[in-house]
Amino acid sequence: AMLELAMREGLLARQFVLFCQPQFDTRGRLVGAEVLVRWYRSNGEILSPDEFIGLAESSGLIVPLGQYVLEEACHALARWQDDHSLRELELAVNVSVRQLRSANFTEKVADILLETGARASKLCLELTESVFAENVAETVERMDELCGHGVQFSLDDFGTGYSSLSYLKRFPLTALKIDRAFVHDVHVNPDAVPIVKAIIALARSLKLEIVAEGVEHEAQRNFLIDSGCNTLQGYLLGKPMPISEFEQMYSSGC
Ligand code: G
Ligand code: G
Ligand code: G
Ligand code: MN
Ligand code: NA
Repeated sequence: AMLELAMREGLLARQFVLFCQPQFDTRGRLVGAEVLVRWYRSNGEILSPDEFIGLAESSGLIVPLGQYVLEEACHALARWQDDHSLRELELAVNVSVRQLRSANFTEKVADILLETGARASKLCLELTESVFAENVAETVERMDELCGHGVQFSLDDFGTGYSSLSYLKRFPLTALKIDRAFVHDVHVNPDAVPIVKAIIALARSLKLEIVAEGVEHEAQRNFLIDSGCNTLQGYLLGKPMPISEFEQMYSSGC
C-alpha cells in the first residue's frame, strides 16, 4: 500500500522515465527501439518494471502509467520525424492486457497520435501471451480497432506463456518476439536449437516478422540471422538507455 501511494505520487511528479533499447536488422541497420520504463524514486532508488508493474496492474495504476508512457513515446516518434536517421524507426511500447482492455483505450491512442503528430504505422504495441488467457473475442476486436488506426502489434516473450497456437492466427499481429530464455543458450546448447527453429518456422508460416531479444553474444547473433530472424535486440547491440541519450547516439542531427 505504501508503494502504491508512492507510485501515485511518482506519476504526478514525473518520476517514471522512458528508456529505449535499439533494434537492428540482420545487416546491422538501426530499425527501431523498445521503450522500457524506469522509476526514479524520490529516495534515490531506481526501480525496474519487474519491481512495480505487478503492483501497477493489481492497483489499476497501469492505466494512467501506460497512458503516460504512450504519450511520451509518441512525442519521441514525432520528434524523430525531423531527423534523417531517426525518422523511419519504429517504436515498440509494452502494453499490459489490463491497459488494452481499459475503457476507451482505442480512442485514447487515437487522440495521442493526433495530438503528438506521431505516425501510427511507427507505433508497435507489444502484448504478452496473457492476451490468450481470456476474453479472446473482445481482445481481438479491440486490436482490430487499433489496427484500423494503423497501429501494429507484436507478441512479446513468445514461448513462455499460454501458447494456444490455434488462437495465434486470430490475432492481428505483425511480429513475434522470441523470448530471451530461448536465445540465451542457443549458441552453446544443441537442445535449444530445435526450439528456436520451430518458433521461427511457426512465425514464418503465419507471415510474421521475427524479433529475437536478449542477444548478448556474436555467436547467438550469427545463429539467429542464419535461422531467419529479421530483427535483433540485446546487450550485444545496445543497452536500454534514456531516450535523450538514444537520440544523441543515433540522430544525424538533421
Ligand atoms: O526493462 P526491463 O528489462 O527491466 O523490463 C522488464 C519487463 O517490464 C519487460 O518484460 C517489459 O515487458 C516490462 N515493461 C517495461 N516497460 C513497460 C511498460 O511501460 N509497460 C508495461 N506494461 N510493461 C513494461
Ligand atoms: O518486454 P520484455 O520483458 O521482454 O523487456 C525486455 C527486457 O529484457 C528488459 O528488461 C531489458 O532490460 C532486458 N534485456 C534487454 N536486452 C537484454 C539482453 O541482452 N540480455 C538480458 N538478459 N536481458 C536483456
Ligand atoms: O550496466 P547497466 O547499468 O546498464 O546494467 C543494468 C542492469 O542490466 C544490471 O542489473 C545488469 O544485470 C543488466 N545488464 C547490463 N548489461 C548486461 C549484459 O551485458 N549482460 C547481462 N546479462 N546483463 C546486463
Ligand atoms: Mn517487451
Ligand atoms: Na520480451
